Amino acid sequence: ILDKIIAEKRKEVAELKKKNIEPVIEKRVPMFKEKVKQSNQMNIIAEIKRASPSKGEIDASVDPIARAKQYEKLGAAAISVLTDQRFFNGSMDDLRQVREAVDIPILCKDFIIDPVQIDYAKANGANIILLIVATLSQDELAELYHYAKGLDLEVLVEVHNEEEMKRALELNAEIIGINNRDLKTFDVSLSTTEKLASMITNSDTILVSESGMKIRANVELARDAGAKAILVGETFMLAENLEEKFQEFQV
Ligand code: IGP
Repeated sequence: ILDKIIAEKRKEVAELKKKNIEPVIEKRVPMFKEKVKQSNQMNIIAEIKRASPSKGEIDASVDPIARAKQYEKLGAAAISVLTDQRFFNGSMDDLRQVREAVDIPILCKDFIIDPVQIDYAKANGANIILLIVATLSQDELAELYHYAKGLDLEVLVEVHNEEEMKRALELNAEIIGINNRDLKTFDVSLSTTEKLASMITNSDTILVSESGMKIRANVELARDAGAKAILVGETFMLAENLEEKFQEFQV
């Protein structure tokens, strides 16, 4: 699936390059990094996720504006918006709407392989972008990372195994996300966070544990492994009582 997604992204990039990207939104918001440093609680990045290749439809008709406002009110440190259309049923339109609705940092959750996508994310109001180490060579990763930094964006560098973690560390990434879900098999295992977290030795590096958080014990495990933040999609999208779930995850 990852190869398929990347093939699709190459087409998207070709289209984007033909477009004239106008800056759409400029809104000053606090940096995610600073928020994390100031808080001594788990920082929650709450995701707007309509669908996924592993789950199929999750909540196709979610109102991104109402949902984002709710996340902000409940104390989310940042909001993640899936912008991939083909596989996650998201859009940059969702992100732009969320930008107008909230004053906390927004993560553009997509498969970035070219600087033009970073321009596009920035123009639509993103503050953080995702770079997935598995989908990039080290040179590409470094190029995109520094390009984003140059635009004053924060970068979440996502890893799933030791080799990828080494590459993120080599880059001196300030924010590293350990994805508990293997994007190639969709297997989810929280022990991924436990296993890889110890490779981080710089105490300034912010560790985010991503995917598969279902109950409080999962969040505690992430915290005990050293995670300062968690990224939660499905569980929030499907929660019958979102406020309760949020509280449950506040560790
Ligand atoms: C959220 P979950 O299991 O809570 O829905 O996962 C988030 O971590 C997941 O959506 C994700 C993702 C990604 C999606 C993490 N990395 C890369 C697409 C691409």
